[in-house]
Amino acid sequence: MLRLPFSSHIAQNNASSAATNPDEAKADYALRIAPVTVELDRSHIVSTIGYNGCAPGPLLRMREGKPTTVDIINDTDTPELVHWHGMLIPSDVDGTEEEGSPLVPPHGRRRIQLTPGPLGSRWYHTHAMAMADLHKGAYTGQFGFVYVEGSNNPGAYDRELFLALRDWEPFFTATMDDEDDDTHHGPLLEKPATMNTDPDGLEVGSMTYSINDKALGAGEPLRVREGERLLVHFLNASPIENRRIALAGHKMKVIALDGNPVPVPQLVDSIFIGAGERVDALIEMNQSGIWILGATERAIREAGLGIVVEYAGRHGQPQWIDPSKLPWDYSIFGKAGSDSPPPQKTIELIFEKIPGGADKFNLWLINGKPYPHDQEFVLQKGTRYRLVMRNRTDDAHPMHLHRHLFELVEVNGKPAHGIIKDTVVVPYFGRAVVDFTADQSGLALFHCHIQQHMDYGFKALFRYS
Ligand SMILES: [Cu+2]
Repeated sequence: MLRLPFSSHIAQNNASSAATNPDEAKADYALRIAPVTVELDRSHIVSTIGYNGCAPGPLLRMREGKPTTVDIINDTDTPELVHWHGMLIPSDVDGTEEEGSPLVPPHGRRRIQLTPGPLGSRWYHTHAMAMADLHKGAYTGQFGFVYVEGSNNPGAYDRELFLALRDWEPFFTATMDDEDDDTHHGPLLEKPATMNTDPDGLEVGSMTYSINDKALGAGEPLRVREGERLLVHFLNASPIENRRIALAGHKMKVIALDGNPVPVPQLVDSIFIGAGERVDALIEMNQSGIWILGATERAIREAGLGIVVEYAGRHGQPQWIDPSKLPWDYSIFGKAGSDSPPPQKTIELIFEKIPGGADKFNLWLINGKPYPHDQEFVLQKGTRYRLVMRNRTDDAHPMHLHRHLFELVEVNGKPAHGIIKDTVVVPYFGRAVVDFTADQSGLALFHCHIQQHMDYGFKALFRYS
């Protein structure tokens, strides 16, 4: 039988999650935060915290613009927060402590109401701090897709899949060897003339990986038929690393980034996806065989990050073919010029790292300071801002702005227009420039989506005057 990701996970509220007050109307959805076990494969059974008895949590399909209630029930001993990544919603329901969203107390509950939007691939996840505890925050299984549906037509496809990339069993390491090189093309625009050469602190690595809740080779393969057109919603739900993936033998047509349609869809043979980012791709099944869809990095793929794709009637060992090593370039999905108004104000953001040294953690600075800043980032409603992000560190950072969408302007000196996102990977020693209109109110968090970086200083609060 075909095993559709999430098909068995019932998200809609039901009798078992009845409100404490029997007179209270039932919420549209309920998320119960509680311990779960995830069997990645027979030898890797992870004990973690998840939503509604699983990790990833249920796919929530919401209607754009339709007020929706969600009961968040916390069956754990620690306060929790549920963040709605990519949604344009008020600070008190956005789900971060920094913005003033109320915590869901241990063994307590909170009902929120939000108006889903904009349409497209969004996601929900905990926004609790983890600091040095690798069993907390985004290291747990508290993540899932939200798909906001509207009247748009993403294109012709036969089947829709939601695939979340994930790292498990995190540990501290002094030798972090990641694929940040992948982000680079062009000169190192922001490389400082002199670097702090103190030894780096501990970073976080992972033992095992999965797509949704299964490691490569465990669980049922993705069974397809020749000629079938898949629409795949990819999410990098890793708390730790950016990732590159490919489907051996196939090209993928990228149609949306962070859930927002791109001006110029393009066929690519691999996809680079920063922590927190989403990529929607149409894949035409036109190469019969048994293939692997997974991480391009062999060690990561062999540690679980992949799924077998099996054409009907074919048998044998799954094949892998390395894709070309072209650097990822957002600008290929953009158009020549922008239709948006020019920015009225520019905010410069300089990212730096203070190496932590042996057995300690690195500290991350925005404009010379770790979080919190002293009311430095004040927005005026209605003003269009340019953010110039200067990454003076040797890591690529996926930078996320809450409660707003921004438009890419330039990445590493290369112009890109018309690409609307909520998270952008700023290449190491590189630069990203984005514009956004301050069209909300209240507080909005801006941070690196790598949990350890965020916990150790790499965030700033934008506030409205
Ligand atoms: Cu970072």
